[in-house]
Amino acid sequence: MEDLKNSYVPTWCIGCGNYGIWNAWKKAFMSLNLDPEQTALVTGIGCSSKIAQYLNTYRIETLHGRSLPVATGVKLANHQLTVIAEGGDGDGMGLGIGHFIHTARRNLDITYLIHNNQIYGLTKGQSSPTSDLGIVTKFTPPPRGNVEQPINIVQTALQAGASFVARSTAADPKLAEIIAQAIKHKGFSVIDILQPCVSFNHVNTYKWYQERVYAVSELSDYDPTDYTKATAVAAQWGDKIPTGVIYAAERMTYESSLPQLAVQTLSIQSIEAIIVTPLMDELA
Ligand SMILES: Cc1ncc(C[n+]2csc(CCOP(=O)(O)OP(=O)(O)O)c2C)c(N)n1
Ligand code: SF4
Repeated sequence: MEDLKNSYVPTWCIGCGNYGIWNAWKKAFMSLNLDPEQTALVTGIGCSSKIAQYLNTYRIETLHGRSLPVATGVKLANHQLTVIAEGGDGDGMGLGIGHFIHTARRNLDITYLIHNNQIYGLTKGQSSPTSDLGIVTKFTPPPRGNVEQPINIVQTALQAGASFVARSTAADPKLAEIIAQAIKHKGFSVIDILQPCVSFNHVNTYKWYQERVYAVSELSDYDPTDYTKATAVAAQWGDKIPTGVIYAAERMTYESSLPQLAVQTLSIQSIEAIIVTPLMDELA
């Protein structure tokens, strides 16, 4: 745990769900015995993305919504690294939605943790793409509140082709275990982590989530390799919200289909012998 510590103290509000995710992150890291020097954490911008400042791995805070393209670059440059991308629902499902879909269908071996507080936290409480219908925010005033259909992250991840899809909450004692499973999975792993924002979302609170979540493992015969069952369960949102590993299947990763990476990681391959002039002349 000491290896993960740095001198920065989180500036998250007292009671914020990000603390629970931070703790689970560290527990998962320790349980897998990962090396901070072999781990890269790539985030976007937002309260959630600040997690990169509080962990002593290699880390990059990118532009808002751009964590996945940067994580892709890191993974392709050195596919031996454990690459984790992370950020908020606004970051991932707003600006980053196109990147999300393409990363999922490519199935790069990246773990993507989405802190889903159903609101824009850092910019003080505007609605986000996952905000529930009818919710009143600074952007969505009464009497109707939010009139836009929310994005269901689990459903979207499944449809886009992610090979590991889970949901959990910031207060779930199983979160660390689910994060560890996601990191171990070879392929694009997504966890929709329901994260209370105590300052700006007074509807989707710890209690609100606690009253609705249930573990898919409680369903009789639930088989996370069954895509049809997973898509049926993923459609649930409201009075009942499924959590746990909803889908996990083996699929070839993007990296393993690239012959260039089979030689050795790109970052240590010599580029001296590569002469691009003839190619440039041909294209001119
Ligand atoms: C291109 C761009 N647009 C807008 C912003 C302003 N901005 C910063 S954080 C943020 C919202 C973050 O919300 P979310 O991703 O849900 O994360 P949270 O703060 O809730 O964890 C916005 C709109 C920005 N930094 N860059
Ligand atoms: S504004 Fe919300 S998400 Fe941001 S630190 Fe405070 S409680 Fe957490």
